[in-house]
Amino acid sequence: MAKALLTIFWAFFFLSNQVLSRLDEFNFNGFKHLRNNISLNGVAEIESNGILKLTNDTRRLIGHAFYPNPINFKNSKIGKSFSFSTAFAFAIVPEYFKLGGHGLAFTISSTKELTGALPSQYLGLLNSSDNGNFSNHVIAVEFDTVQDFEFGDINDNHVGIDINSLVSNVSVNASYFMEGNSTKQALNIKSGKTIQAWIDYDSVINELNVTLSLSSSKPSMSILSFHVDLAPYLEDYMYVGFSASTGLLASSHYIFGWSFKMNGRAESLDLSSLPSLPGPKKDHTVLIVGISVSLVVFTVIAVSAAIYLYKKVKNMDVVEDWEIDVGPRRYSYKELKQATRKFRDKELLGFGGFGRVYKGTLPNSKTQVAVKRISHESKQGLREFMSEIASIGRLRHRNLVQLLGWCRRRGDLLLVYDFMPNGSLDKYIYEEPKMILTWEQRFKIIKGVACGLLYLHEEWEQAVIHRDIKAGNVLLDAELNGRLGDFGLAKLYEHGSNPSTTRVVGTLGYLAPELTRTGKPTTSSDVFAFGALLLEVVCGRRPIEPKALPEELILVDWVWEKWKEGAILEVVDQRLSGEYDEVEAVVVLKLGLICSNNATSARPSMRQVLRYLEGEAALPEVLAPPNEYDGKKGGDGGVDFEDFVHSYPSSSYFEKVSAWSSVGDRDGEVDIEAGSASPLSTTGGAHSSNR
Ligand SMILES: *[C@@H]1O[C@H](CO)[C@@H](O)[C@H](O)[C@H]1NC(C)=O
Ligand SMILES: *[C@@H]1O[C@H](CO)[C@@H](O)[C@H](O)[C@H]1NC(C)=O
Ligand SMILES: *[C@@H]1O[C@H](CO)[C@@H](O)[C@H](O)[C@H]1NC(C)=O
Ligand SMILES: *[C@@H]1O[C@H](CO)[C@@H](O)[C@H](O)[C@H]1NC(C)=O
Ligand SMILES: *[C@@H]1O[C@H](CO)[C@@H](O)[C@H](O)[C@H]1NC(C)=O
Ligand SMILES: *[C@@H]1O[C@H](CO)[C@@H](O)[C@H](O)[C@H]1NC(C)=O
Ligand SMILES: *[C@@H]1O[C@H](CO)[C@@H](O)[C@H](O)[C@H]1NC(C)=O
Ligand SMILES: *[C@@H]1O[C@H](CO)[C@@H](O)[C@H](O)[C@H]1NC(C)=O
Ligand SMILES: *[C@@H]1O[C@H](CO)[C@@H](O)[C@H](O)[C@H]1NC(C)=O
Ligand SMILES: CC(=O)N[C@H]1CO[C@H](CO)[C@@H](O)[C@@H]1O
Repeated sequence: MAKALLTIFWAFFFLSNQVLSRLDEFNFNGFKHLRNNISLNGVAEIESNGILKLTNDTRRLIGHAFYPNPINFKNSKIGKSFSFSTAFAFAIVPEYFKLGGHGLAFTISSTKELTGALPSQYLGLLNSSDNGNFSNHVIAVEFDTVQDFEFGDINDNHVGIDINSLVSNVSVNASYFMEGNSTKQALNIKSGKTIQAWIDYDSVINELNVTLSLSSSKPSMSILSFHVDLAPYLEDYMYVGFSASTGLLASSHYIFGWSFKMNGRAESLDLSSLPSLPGPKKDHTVLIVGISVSLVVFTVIAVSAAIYLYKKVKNMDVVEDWEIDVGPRRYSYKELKQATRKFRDKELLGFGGFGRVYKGTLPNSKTQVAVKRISHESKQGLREFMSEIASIGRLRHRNLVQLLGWCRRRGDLLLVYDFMPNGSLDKYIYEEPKMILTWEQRFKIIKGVACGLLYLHEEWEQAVIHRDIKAGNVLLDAELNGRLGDFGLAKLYEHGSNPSTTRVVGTLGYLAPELTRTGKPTTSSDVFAFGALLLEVVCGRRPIEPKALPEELILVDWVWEKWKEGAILEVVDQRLSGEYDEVEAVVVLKLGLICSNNATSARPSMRQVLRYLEGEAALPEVLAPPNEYDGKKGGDGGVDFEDFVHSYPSSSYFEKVSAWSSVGDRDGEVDIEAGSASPLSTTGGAHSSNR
């Protein structure tokens, strides 16, 4: 009898041990039919082909996928944690070639929901208030594709070990070892390629290793080896899984397979037996390169044939060799003429210093476009500008008006843009607007423009300075999202024939004071203009109103006065009839004042601006005083800002002021670009169009 009981006891003990060890070990070759073996939250989903997709390429998403049962990581009684090992295959496919956001992390956490966590740089793991707190119980290995300076990230392609904080305890450039070669091989984790990662922790020697490879077999050398006793950071039972997030820039984050084992070695995954991404999606760049190559080939053939014809037929587009390399599509003049119905006045959307803008419908695709016709006499400037177009055409962001293509015909340059059905922002904010925008609409537009500008400043291969931020250059798409137009165009007008002169391009009321001295536009001068835009959107007034009673009104000074009086909300557009979010309005107004500071050093970067707008950082309670402009009158030969400030041309869709500021010995002369409104006439704006 006793013997039988003992047998039953042992059998039970053995079985429960078996059950336990079964729970602590799993191997998923793809996730097909495993919906119940993974617990998902945020936007994570298992696709029909068995791929676990943590995020898609929409902005500011979080995706979590955890093993549903908690795993015994530690025995508190003996104060010791166990060893573990995991292998998984992942791919990060950025929305745009080279730019991805924000990354994914293998995560060990005391919860599988990670409630309260933020997207973007927080990777869906933590938030600004709990980051770094010992009570988080979050251990992560991050595969980060954005360099966040606040967390001391080393670059935008690294692997790091994070303990309760997004400030990595240790991190390295993403890389891998090949067998028989002790040199690290560079690895781009957002290339869209399938990468296998192994994470091993040995609780005897207190070592946490990360190993990467592009193949199924595990290299003998790890790229990251961290000496750490995890016991203090673990609870007895923890969840394991993945977290990924997107921010202003976005990537799709995929997991193809995952194996895990406590107290042993997790099996490596056989990459060939895992589901894979469908062909073209796998690598956007191949597609883009493919399309551009065939486009270039096509263009070359088309152009060579065309050149032959051009020699015979007069009065046609003249194509020169340097024009062929340009990236965005080249349209034929005929096509654009047809699209705009021979540039009929009826199709005119607006006009100003840069030329007329027509509405058009492309004959083949029937897509609606805006065609901007710019006259330019100097071939020299134009040639340099063409290389600009190549790069402007590659800028892609949902808050920019996309340049689709171009065409040149003698002295005229025609630029083809996405058509923005709802026109420009200025039409909605002052005088007799088409429609009063609600606060929510205004706030969304502001945030959109800030995203677009941040992209230009920091998130592209090279910093692009807009140089002409203003309400007239913010266009609204069908969903009333704010999109910046005309970026990079100001550059065309900067090449002066006399090298000792610099032309200042911009619009009065948005020109940063230092610009007229140095003539050198910077990201900070864009921020100044953005500040003016913020104030006008909230107040519903122009930056400078020459005819305001009892005297001319300089918006920033007026808002500043009200702020000092403690009556800041008095400046909010009366037409909102008090229906707005006071907290948001104060944030935008304060931000407008900070950005409009005369001292460049006091202005925030666009990245900071966005964090304030998203509520991820709090604005200072006390604002820095708006430093007096410290330029010497005429002393350095610059144009005195006062000369400009008292005039303001009426703003219209594409109105522009451009003036020469001499840096040489011509003292304080102001020259006016032919065809644009005079900055010295208060009536100005003879070109305004209200179509
Ligand atoms: C998934 O879960 C079920 C029970 O919920 C289990 O029978 C099955 O073995 C699990 N699959 C894998 C691959 O672990
Ligand atoms: C991404 O996922 C979100 C939430 O599931 C969805 O609203 C959005 O449309 C998706 N975006 C794309 C581009 O598929
Ligand atoms: C941060 O996350 C914690 C939970 O992890 C939550 O309690 C807290 O409310 C969150 N804070 C914010 C500002 O969302
Ligand atoms: C850490 O989190 C705990 C619990 O959420 C909280 O009581 C404590 O104040 C936090 N510590 C810090 C330094 O924020
Ligand atoms: C890792 O970093 C966190 C926060 O930066 C810190 O609290 C912790 O002590 C570090 N742990 C180790 C083992 O260095
Ligand atoms: C890491 O990558 C950066 C570029 O992102 C490079 O400048 C640096 O030299 C690399 N460091 C090492 C140790 O390879
Ligand atoms: C090791 O890798 C480096 C870097 O890719 C390469 O230059 C070198 O030739 C390789 N050495 C051997 C022995 O294959
Ligand atoms: C970590 O990697 C090193 C070599 O890269 C190796 O010697 C060590 O055994 C590894 N430790 C674990 C826990 O895998
Ligand atoms: C900034 O400088 C301009 C030009 O000198 C001056 O008119 C304006 O009052 C200054 N703004 C502030 C807020 O000090
Ligand atoms: C306010 C406004 O004009 N909204 C329009 C924006 O564009 C879409 C699409 O053309 C229209 O449906 C809206 O009425």
